[in-house]
Amino acid sequence: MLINGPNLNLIGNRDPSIYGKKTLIDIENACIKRANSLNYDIECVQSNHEGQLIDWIHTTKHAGIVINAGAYTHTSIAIPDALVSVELPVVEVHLSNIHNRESFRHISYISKISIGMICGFGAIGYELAIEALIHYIDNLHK
Ligand code: CA2
Repeated sequence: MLINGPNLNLIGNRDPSIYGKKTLIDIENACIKRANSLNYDIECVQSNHEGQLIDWIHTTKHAGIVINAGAYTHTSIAIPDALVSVELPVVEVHLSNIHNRESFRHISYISKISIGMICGFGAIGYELAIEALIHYIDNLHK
């Protein structure tokens, strides 16, 4: 499952110098293609509401989660708690390199519970995150 958090519905239209020219729909379509080519189904969701993100995490039927929690990355304890509660592998992704931006973006509570994080590569980072998650899931029992 691909989960996007607050304001990511705006990318491509506003602030392209930081977040790129691709829209979230472009990114989701590329992720669907990439997952399908690796024989996985993928569901893509976005919300600006923390509770909605948590409800989707609780009810997912998928084998793993790729998440860009937007600014909730740096503030939310409830989202990583929800991710831990479902005991699924999690890969974190960010369009920008959160470590070379303002210091309040340097902390990610999601990184503390994720397998790994891809940041700073823009839209392609999402496809890399999907591929990394699938590689992890496929090799879990080997
Ligand atoms: O780099 C990322 O992917 C972020 O998760 C994007 C978040 C930001 O708060 C994180 O620190 C890093 C912001 C999402 C998009 O916000 C916009 C703001 C203005 C115009 C368009 C999008």
